[in-house]
Amino acid sequence: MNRTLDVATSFAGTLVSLGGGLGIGSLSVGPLGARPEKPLELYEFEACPFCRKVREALTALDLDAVIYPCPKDGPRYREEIRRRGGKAQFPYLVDPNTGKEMYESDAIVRYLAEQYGTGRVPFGLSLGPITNLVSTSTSLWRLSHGRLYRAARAPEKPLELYSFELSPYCRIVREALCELEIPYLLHNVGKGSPRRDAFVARAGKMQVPWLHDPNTDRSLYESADIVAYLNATYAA
Ligand SMILES: N[C@@H](CCC(=O)N[C@@H](CS)C(=O)NCC(=O)O)C(=O)O
Repeated sequence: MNRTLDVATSFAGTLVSLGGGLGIGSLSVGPLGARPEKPLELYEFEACPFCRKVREALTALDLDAVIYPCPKDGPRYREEIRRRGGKAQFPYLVDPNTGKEMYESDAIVRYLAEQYGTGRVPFGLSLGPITNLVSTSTSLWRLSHGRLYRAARAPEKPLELYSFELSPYCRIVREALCELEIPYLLHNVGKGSPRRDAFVARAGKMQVPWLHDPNTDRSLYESADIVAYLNATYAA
């Protein structure tokens, strides 16, 4: 897909997700509760509409998570979930702070709201089949992006990505990380995030996506440059 079409369809996905108030996404961080000591762990793939609901909740609740991408035919983390939970179904959340592990997006979103929010599920994520339909419509714009495995070598250490769910540019980077099955620590910095100042202090300006690769000590802005870097460094 050429770059203009790539960005246009990602923007379209964002507009669908926003959905004039009935959308599943919000640009802003909502009311927050207790903060986890350790980052959550999420097994998911970018194109999965149910996984998107969980990532939206992570942005709204200003939570970090180590993402273990599980694209179709991915050799690494899908198998791990089959062993841990009994089936390859995504999303699958692990909370190392409480020992909780679970399937089912609605249960995960509810758990996150209770544990790390005020107990209330964000409105757009509480509408059952409507929420699922909106999230599926967002995926449709991106065709197979963020769904299928592309052969790649695994990094020694997880990468780090600053992002928020609705950003069309961040989506393009998350899709590439997912296809290459590269694990990464996802720092969510939605609008209103109290952690934006710390991000600016680290990276230099408030712009996402921003990727840091501790394996090569490279840090990059600009989705096109990040995707080119990932392909050149990790794709087989
Ligand atoms: N009710 C589940 C549905 C999850 C689900 O159907 N996930 C699909 C991906 S969108 C899946 O894991 N399919 C198996 C696969 O990808 O191999 C939820 O809300 O979490």
